[in-house]
Amino acid sequence: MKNLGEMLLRREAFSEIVMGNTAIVRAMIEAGTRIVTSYPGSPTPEIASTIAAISKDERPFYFEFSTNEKVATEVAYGASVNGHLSTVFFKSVGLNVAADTFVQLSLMKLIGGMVVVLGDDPGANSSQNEQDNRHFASLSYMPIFEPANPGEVYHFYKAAAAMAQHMHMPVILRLTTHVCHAKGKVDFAAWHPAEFDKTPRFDVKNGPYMPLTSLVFPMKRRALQNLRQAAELSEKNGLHHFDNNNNTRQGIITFGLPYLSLLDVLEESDAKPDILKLGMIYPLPRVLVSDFLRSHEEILVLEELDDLLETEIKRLAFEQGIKVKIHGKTDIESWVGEYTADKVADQLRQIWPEMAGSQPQAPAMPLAVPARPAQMCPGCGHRSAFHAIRQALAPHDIKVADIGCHTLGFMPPYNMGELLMCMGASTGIAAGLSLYNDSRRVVCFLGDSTFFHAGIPGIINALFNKHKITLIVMENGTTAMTGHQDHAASGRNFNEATEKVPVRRVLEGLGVKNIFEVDTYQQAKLTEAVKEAQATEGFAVVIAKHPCMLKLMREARRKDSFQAKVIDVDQKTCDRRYVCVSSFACPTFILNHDGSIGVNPDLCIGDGSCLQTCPSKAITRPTNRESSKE
Ligand SMILES: Cc1ncc(C[n+]2csc(CCOP(=O)(O)OP(=O)(O)O)c2C)c(N)n1
Repeated sequence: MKNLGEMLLRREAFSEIVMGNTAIVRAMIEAGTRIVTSYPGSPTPEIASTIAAISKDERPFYFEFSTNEKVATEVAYGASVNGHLSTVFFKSVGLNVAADTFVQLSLMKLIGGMVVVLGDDPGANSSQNEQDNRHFASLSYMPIFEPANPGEVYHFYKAAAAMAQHMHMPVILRLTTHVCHAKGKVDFAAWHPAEFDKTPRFDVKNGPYMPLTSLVFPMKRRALQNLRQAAELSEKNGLHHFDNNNNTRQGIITFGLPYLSLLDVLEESDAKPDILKLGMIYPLPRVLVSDFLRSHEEILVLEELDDLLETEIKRLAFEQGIKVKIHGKTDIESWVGEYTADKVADQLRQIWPEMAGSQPQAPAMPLAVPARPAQMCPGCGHRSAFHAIRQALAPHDIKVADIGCHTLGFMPPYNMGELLMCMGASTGIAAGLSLYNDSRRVVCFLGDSTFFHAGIPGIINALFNKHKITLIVMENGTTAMTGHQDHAASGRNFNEATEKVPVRRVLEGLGVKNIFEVDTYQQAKLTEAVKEAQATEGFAVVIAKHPCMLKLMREARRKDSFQAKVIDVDQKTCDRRYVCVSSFACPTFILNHDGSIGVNPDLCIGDGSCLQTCPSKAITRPTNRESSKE
């Protein structure tokens, strides 16, 4: 692909092999989406990287990363009631944050329509749980489309947008990790840019938009009416697909990734079931599904994660008195993990073994692949911080982690995290742990993006209720874990430079009295600051600050003047106490077979944060990489 930005703006129809997270951006453009918002989180951040490939001036829609998923949903909602087709996208657990706003959306008449793109993560590849956000559809009266591949991502987004615009309602497009990241050929249509009408179209007469007391009922009735209409639409236009294998005995109802995995498994099999693959998975196309149930003796409902479809289909069969055997989830394992081909074969084996092939299971990988545990990057300011903070804490102090790159501090040798919940939860949890607890001090950690996302209420609570805890804000100037998205303290938003909202100033504004701000490379100073913070009477905050070195080095390497630096270990001075490998544990250091310490020049960034950790001062100052090789 030559130039992604140019490709996305092509006027004529074309075909290209793209990721699901790329296909959706062209779909947004073709559908006439005007406002797109998000908060970063896997599996969807590449949607934003794709958007970034189109220059701001040429971008046919406005995009922002908001401070969290709730705000992102609110911005998209505001845009929609003002007449613009809008989209918000975020990861699975983002919906928990957005939920208070999200569940109300269907009550409102969304003049421009709104598509909510949910990036669910079966397999918990990069999430703290495996939640199935389909549950939210019935709770909030919203239809869901679920594609299985990039081509469907493109078509289903356009269908969801058309429905949202036509019915002035929110429509969910549920993507899963596999579908976001899989590549496939997509046939894109031509695009005719339309004039961006900026006339404000919000009109209170389109409402009510105030869900208060008796108004709630007509609003709820409207939402339910819309859902009913969506179910009717789904019968003919729900993008469902029927694979007729002339098998009147066995039928499978499925959707999304499990459908693709099923096709893989069946390739090896002579026995093939009929397959009904759903496109709009909620509300259920009841006529279509009941016809399928009636025309088969046995049905298998094949779905990843929870048994929502199975339960609905069993209810439908019961209500309509259809005599058909319905198989679904079997053991606990069938509720867990991605439905890869192996998993689907396992599932089939338990019900219709003739379809699963004779192979018991995919053989274990013949090669032993070395484990590669996640770790902080060389030069990471968080490592320096943890190394220093550890010197300040007593072994029985309770350490509450939060979510971000700094979560990795829970691993040995740092052991800086014993509890973890979700973004921004550390301060509240720490407060709870500090109650009726006179002997174990409580320390909690928070990243700077998380500080703005959901961290501030916990901090206000600690102040307001006088909790005796120490909060350490790990400020690196970016949302590192999800790919360096800017946040309020970065000095940039997605589109341009902005005034920073400094963490320290926010804390001061809130009235935090005990604030210690230290660059994490100043390890001794940081150790002292943490000791002092812990010794203060009330709530204290340490801002452990250092820019994300991965981001900094990437930017530095792009400059012609860049000169790589690397440290070295003076073998004569090294007395093999091994602090560098066993306690500081920068991956740059290598423990050689002969017991000496080496340096991997390809990993070392020459930051020198390790120099102060060596008790024998054997680590030499960083020098230019070429000269160090001589
Ligand atoms: C509700 C929610 N939204 C998004 C994410 C994805 N996510 C994981 S950590 C993180 C923020 C990381 O940034 P920061 O707090 O600055 O810590 P850093 O990674 O920079 O150390 C995000 C957005 C998530 N886990 N939960």
